[in-house]
Amino acid sequence: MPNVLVLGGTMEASALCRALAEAQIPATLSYMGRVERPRPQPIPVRIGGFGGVPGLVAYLRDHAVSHVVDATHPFAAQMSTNAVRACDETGVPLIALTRPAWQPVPGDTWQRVPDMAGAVAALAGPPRRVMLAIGRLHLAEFAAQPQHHYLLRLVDEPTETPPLPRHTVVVDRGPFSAEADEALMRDHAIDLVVSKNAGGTGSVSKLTAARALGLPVLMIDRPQIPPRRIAHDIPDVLDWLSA
Ligand code: 3Y8
Ligand code: NAP
Repeated sequence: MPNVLVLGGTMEASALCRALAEAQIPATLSYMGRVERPRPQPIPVRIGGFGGVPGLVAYLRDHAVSHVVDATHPFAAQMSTNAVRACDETGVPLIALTRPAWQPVPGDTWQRVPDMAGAVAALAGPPRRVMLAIGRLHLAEFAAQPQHHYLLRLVDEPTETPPLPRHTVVVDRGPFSAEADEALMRDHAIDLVVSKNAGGTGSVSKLTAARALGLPVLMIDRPQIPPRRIAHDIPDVLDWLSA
């Protein structure tokens, strides 16, 4: 009988958990514990880091995990790298359930940057009204460009004031709608949107809204992850599990 560990935190992970519950395939979803109220799930959930590769190796062995599905966000590079290493070490089969990167379409004005530091550097210049829809973890890096007014969208109320002299916080969690994002950008007179190339549908709304308003987007490319087997949809994952 399989015993699947799903590394979660995305819409695809939640959809996979629903499919595993329906198929009555024993599985556990793992969250890091980043936000106060993670989405409830139809299968057992564990919360917290494993303790690096050794901790994940121990978890896989102690819980007799038969398969790992890495359905984390494309920017969760440390977790994905650890999963590759721990599954190599233990021989537990691994597949990643990930979504293709977004590609620009006619009407998009993207400036691509390789990473967060590249996005900060690209913001040099006169003051603008910037929507930073990249979450909480990297906000402090943007203090290097204090001249802008930042619209920050966060999952939880910030526990300390973000280190940006001019900012507005909007507390909201996705998935978002293009109409609401367009109204938000208009209400705050946004003239530039900063986004991770997350892919998927959960936050593509800000790209659709930027296109409708003719706004430029600073698009942060994904970090490198070691090679692993990849699926882009749930039936492929279920086929892999039954093989
Ligand atoms: C804790 C668990 C589901 C999953 C829903 C997806 C979609 C909505 C859009 C914007 C972009 C951002 C952020 C975002 C989205 C989904 C998905 C996604 C982006 C939750 C969740 C956890 C997290 C962690 C959180 C990060 C932050 C990133 C906000 C649950 C709600 C910006 C990524 O405050 C913090 O510390 C937040 C941290 C990592 C990135 C960052 O650096 O701040 N996600 N998001 C997971 C854990 O503990 O393991 O409650 O569902 C999940 C979701 N957030 O099942 O429906 O699939 O991507 N998440 C980005 O893409 O840029 C918001 O605002 O436009
Ligand atoms: P990360 O930088 O790749 O991981 C840092 C450490 O957090 C990992 O080494 C691991 O700790 C722990 N961790 C990460 N994901 C975990 C999980 N699903 N279960 C248990 N431990 C986990 O990860 P991150 O970018 O902070 O993302 C954290 C979570 O938020 C992930 O579940 C991810 O899918 C979700 N998320 C992230 C983003 C984003 O933009 N980064 C967007 C949406 C959702 P140990 O080394 O101690 O095991």
